[in-house]
Amino acid sequence: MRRGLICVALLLAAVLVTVRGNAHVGAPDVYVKAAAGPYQLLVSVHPPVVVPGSASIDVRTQDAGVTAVSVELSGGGWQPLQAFAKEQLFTGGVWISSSGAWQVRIRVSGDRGAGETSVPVPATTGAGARRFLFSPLFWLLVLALVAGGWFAIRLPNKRYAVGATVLVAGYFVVLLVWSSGRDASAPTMAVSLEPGGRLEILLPRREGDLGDLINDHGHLMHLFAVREPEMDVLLHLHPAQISAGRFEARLPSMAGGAFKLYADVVHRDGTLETFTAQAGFPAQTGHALAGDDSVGVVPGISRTAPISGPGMTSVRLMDGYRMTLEPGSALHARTGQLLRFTLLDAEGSPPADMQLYMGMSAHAAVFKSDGTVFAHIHPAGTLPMAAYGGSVMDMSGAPSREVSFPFGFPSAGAYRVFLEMKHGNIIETGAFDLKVLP
Ligand SMILES: [Cu+2]
Repeated sequence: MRRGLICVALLLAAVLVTVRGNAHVGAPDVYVKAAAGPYQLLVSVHPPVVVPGSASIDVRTQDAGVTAVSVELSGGGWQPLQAFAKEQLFTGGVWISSSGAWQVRIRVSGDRGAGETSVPVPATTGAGARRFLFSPLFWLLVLALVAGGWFAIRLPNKRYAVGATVLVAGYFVVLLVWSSGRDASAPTMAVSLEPGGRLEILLPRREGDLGDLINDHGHLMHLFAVREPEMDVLLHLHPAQISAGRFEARLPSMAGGAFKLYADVVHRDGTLETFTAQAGFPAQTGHALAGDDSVGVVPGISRTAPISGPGMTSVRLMDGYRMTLEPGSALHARTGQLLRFTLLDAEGSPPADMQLYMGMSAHAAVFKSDGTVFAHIHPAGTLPMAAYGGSVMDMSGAPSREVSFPFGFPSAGAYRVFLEMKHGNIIETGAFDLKVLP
């Protein structure tokens, strides 16, 4: 009987998991640059599919002198990561007991002493799992568990325990399978366009959930709209909030077509949420770009020459400038690495008039060509700036024509990465087609 109660308690604990929407779309992993004392790190965190669960952590360093790395999560004690010294890679995991914005502390020791840093890890059970919890299948499982327990009480103790364990294990397996597709359907928003180009955006209303939005690099919302299917036009707009969950923007002069929209907002606790929509926009004329808004016009997706790294690729921009991309190594799914970009002027020289764009040297938007992945990322990493708290990197200092982004593509396939950099009051947009290997 006691075992039965424990099983039911476990089940209830799983049901009580709190849920919120998704960071980006289809890209739940965290990649950040971090400095621990004298050591530069590239940290990759793969949050668990279902919370509670184990997050796996990879720490890469360029520094051959690093001998040991250990991690700690909210007073849980320091755990050493396994070292692969040849690749300067350290891997391991931490147990995440409940949903929320966690901080993983990282301690590095080596020939230049010890250093410490921390990396934020947002952990939630995804929308897929949430749907599962409200599905008849879930309640059938609960019923089966209760019925199984009721019958098992009449059987010898051992069998009852085995049966109950199998049922609970089965429950978790099904939950896991369901939630693995969690990001495939990001929450949607409603958009409407008035004559004159005024765009209104309505986020889905959920009790008290949208009143706590904060600015992320200067704006409450970053709206990306990409023209489908060629991905040859990218709008990056910053709609203003009219009331909780209601935003408005004005479309700039642009070509018309079918667009897929992605709106990023950040909650007070630093968690990022992305809403999506599809809309047809007629061509707009006579509307000047304002503020930080930008329109990038690039050649359509190239299916012939995608980059799979390593090596440098260069693209020509509208005004004759060039942008280059150099992945550090071959591109493999779920593997953190640095994507290095450079901006050159028409003569191939470094532009002398580089500027920060919304406080940073560059912004990038990553799309998978099948529409299942979207991520708006920065040189510091994949998280919204608010999530870093005090440990923000790459935010200060002069604008640079050379930037590197820590990132790992969530799955194998074809991707398009848009990069935005600013010089002489012009926001340049370049697009790179990438092939990511398994
Ligand atoms: Cu940005």
